[in-house]
Amino acid sequence: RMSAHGSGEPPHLPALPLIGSLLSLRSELPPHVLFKELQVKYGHTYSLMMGSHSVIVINQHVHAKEVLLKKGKTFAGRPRTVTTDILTRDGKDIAFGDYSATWKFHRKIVHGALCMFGEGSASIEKTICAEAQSLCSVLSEAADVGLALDLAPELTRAVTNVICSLCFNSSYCRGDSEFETMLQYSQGIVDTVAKDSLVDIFPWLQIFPNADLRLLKHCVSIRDKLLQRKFDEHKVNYNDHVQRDLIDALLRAKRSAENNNTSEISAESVGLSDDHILMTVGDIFGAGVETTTTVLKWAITYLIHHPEVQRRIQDELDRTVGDSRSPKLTDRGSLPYLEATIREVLRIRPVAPLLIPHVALCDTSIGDFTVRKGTRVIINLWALHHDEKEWKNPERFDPGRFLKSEGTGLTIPSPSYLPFGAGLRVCLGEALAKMELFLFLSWILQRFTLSVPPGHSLPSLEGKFGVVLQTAKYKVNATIRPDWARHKCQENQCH
Ligand code: HEM
Ligand code: PLO
Repeated sequence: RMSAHGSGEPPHLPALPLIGSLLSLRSELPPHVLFKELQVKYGHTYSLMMGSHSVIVINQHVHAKEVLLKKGKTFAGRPRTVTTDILTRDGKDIAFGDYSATWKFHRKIVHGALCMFGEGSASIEKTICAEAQSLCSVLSEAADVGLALDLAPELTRAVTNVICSLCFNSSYCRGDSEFETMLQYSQGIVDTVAKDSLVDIFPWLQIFPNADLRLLKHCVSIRDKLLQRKFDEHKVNYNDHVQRDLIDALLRAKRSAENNNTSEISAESVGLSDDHILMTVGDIFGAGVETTTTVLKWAITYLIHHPEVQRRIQDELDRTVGDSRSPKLTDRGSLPYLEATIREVLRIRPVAPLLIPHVALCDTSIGDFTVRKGTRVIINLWALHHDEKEWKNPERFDPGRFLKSEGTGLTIPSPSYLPFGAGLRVCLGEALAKMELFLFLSWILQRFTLSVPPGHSLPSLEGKFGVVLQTAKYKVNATIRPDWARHKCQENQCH
């Protein structure tokens, strides 16, 4: 019998009391790969139990878009978990905070601040280019003495400084001790948060000592001290008329809510407590660093595996930008192959292979399936991006699939592509991330060719699952391109 809320339950994995479907989920495979494989037995949309929570897993784009777009508001909730509660002071942030007036308000302020300092003005482009310059000079020094380099810390510093400038109006030099601290705590958080470790399934396990949880708490406390210090410094120098960065934007919103205490809107009631502000900044800082850095690392990993792709991007750069100036954002339209390569990297190794879990805020349905209020929904972006019905040879790295067959135009060849999610919970940093990816990669490839040092094997393409899908660690040889070396000599003669 059909009803407004669907006609039946989705197929479900066997479940036991208390532990739920844990036994069927024990596997060597990372969760996104396992969830994709389970389709063979259960179909593309199925349910399972995590402890006492009912979870629906979606592996196909029609249902994914129903959840994110068509019924976006119904599915805009977030679950609370033990680890994200530690990270975000019980969901007082944007990414892990539940759907609420506070969440909406914070998204709006961040969006405004990113537009103001980001897309709208030229200054963010200048900041990114200054960091690209500094990154390239480190690569150049290493190239001069033939030194192979782990690029990860250099890429992280470049990306961190862009987001530092947006959030705190500050930046780090090489070897800065605060920066080293940040690298360490952030790795600790990435390694432990939201990986559905046992504690997220059984909250009562918290009372037992748990090494992951201890590490997470330690790292979060270091992060919070750093955020608090930046916040306090801003409060001291705050001026209503100058908006230097995101913290100023949030402080200003807090001020105007406080001055408006004639109305019902107090700073507390719209969620502008110090806790909320700190957690929002922590989100943007964390998301701003870990995601973009990870994509850059994946891009370089694939470029090393595919020297022919590197050469084609370099040809494109030589033809359109040349070697007498550096790439800028307005070149984006004339570098379609680079753009296609970035899209392909985001497809083949999505940063957030399971997005962040969504929650049904009321009784509803997905396709013909009934979904009860409170059900958690996992969108398996990995399965969407590797769907054999949608992508020819999904594990093959082929930027060409994003180019129109007749020539140079760009296209998105399948609706099964959502690297930034979609709908109400769509990524807040998409525009910023795309600017950074384009500028950093174009600056690097204009000047250098990347490869593994002689005798080293190619870096692994297998991702390490966590709150972001991480790359392996490996060393890279950056060789200065012949044309650029000549250019650099001329430049030096001028000085
Ligand atoms: C959420 C991808 C960079 C801030 C997300 C989500 C994805 C995503 C898939 C989850 C959507 C969902 O749960 O439905 C990416 C990728 C990036 C990137 C692929 C880089 C290439 C950034 C940057 C920032 C940022 C640079 C900050 C400036 C956020 C925030 C959320 C989010 C705040 C939570 C939104 C919410 O729950 O309302 N991102 N992101 N992201 N992203 Fe990004
Ligand atoms: C990364 C480690 C930081 O120390 C804290 C942090 C904050 C926001 C998180 C981010 C981490 C990982 C990537 C997340 C981001 C919010 C949105 C983004 C989850 C945990 C994605 C890709 O969804």
